[in-house]
Amino acid sequence: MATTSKSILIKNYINGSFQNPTSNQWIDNINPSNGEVYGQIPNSNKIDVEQAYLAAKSSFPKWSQTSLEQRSKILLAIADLLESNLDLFAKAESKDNGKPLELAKTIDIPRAASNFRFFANAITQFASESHESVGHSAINYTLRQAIGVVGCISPWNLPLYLFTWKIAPAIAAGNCVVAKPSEVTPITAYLLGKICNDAGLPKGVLNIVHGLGNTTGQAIIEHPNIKAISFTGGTKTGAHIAKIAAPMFKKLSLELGGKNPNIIFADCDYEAMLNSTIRSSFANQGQICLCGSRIFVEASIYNTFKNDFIARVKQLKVGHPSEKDTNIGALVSKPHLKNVMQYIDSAKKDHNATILCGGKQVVIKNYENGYYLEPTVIEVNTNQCKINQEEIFGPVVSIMPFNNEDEVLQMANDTPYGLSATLWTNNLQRTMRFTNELQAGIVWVNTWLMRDLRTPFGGVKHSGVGREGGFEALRFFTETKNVCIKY
Ligand code: TXE
Repeated sequence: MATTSKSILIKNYINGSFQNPTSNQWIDNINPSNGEVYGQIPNSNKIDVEQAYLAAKSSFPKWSQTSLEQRSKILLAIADLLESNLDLFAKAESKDNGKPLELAKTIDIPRAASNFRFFANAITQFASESHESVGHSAINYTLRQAIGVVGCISPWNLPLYLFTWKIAPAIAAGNCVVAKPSEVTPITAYLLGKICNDAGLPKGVLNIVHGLGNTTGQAIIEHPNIKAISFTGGTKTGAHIAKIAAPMFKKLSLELGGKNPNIIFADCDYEAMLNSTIRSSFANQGQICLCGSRIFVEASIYNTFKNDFIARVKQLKVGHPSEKDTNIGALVSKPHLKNVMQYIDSAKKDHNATILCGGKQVVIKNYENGYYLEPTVIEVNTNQCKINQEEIFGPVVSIMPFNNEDEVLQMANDTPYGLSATLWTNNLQRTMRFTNELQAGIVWVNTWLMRDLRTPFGGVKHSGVGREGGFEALRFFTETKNVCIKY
């Protein structure tokens, strides 16, 4: 890692080597825990993206013909190197994103390794169908071939976790990649380049270009020969990308925002629900698209829940990400902190909302310029308010009671989003009804964020298009061809 006297200079990873942006334009990289600039990242332009594309294009013929066993071996080596460099990656991730170091160590980096390991194995099991046209002396078989050069663009909330969730299946399927991490959290993507070289990934299979969305990201989605785009980020950006990519007939996978209901019935396992609801409300400072930010509680236990939940929230420690007992670290950036505060300020002026706890910025000794915010619980009396209709993406949840199944089902679905939903009940009939009728791509019952990487991952409505995970991802990153042979 190149360092100048005071900061870390990261570079693009193109054709297996590290390069400055051709324009020599750089962006400050800020440490959210203290608000200090601690590095520079390239603001890459069309020329950089073209160089990355050409490297990918020239590597594609050989890589797409590399045996599945060989591809699998290299992806397993990347997974092993991520694990043997866990501390380096976790410290880098925590410093870049503001999340507690413990979280980066136990979730983010292990999951990045699992992403490579999972697709290293999945690709050796990925098969397709054949269809015998009986009586017509014909046999059909389906080919699922690598697409070519694909684009992967990822967000800042789970930087390496989501970056590798796209890259691993893309290269496992035989494609070559032009990838762009968020300009807000670029470090672990930069570190991944060296790991790929050490693991023997042929140069040009993966190319990582850094920069702003409207310059570097835009150049990727506009590139005429980057044939598929896998994107995770905001709904607004997803719509913008679709507008550009659709008329170019690119394959598109869009994983966007969420405003997920957490529905709690009185017959649930109360302690398990309470423990899980603290996590689903505030993990990663509430900056996970799957967080259950709208909490609906059956009226008969509402007051008990409200008292118990608030008491638990008040025990959460807002602290520097490096401290072991920190539950809530720094939010990812000053603009994002400001955006979340605007929602809290709007709640204060909304007669439908009451702030029950939190809502204030936190000043931490020696880190006075860090981006810290108290975990905040807002009681609302309608699902129609701004707090319940817009994605806040911070440590802010709303709570409100409901009287019956019809009422809560209607409110849960009354949102432009449809990513995930959580249901707490031990009633089987209710479970079958809700899992059928909830408008979401993922429904957890009596758990949250339990993940089996074979399962389809994605949302409906404004939460996106397409699914990631398992064979869904391998199908996205391949083109399907039907071959019919008459004999
Ligand atoms: O996403 P952006 P951000 C939601 C959440 C958050 C909002 C914005 O509501 O507040 O999205 O987050 C690149 N062409 N989620 O700012 O702006 C950009 O550089 C091509 C939910 O991170 O969408 C970054 O690499 N690329 C989400 C990536 O897109 C462009 C997780 C995401 O940036 C681009 C994160 C353009 N014109 C945020 N503009 C989830 N579902 O997990 C930006 N980018």
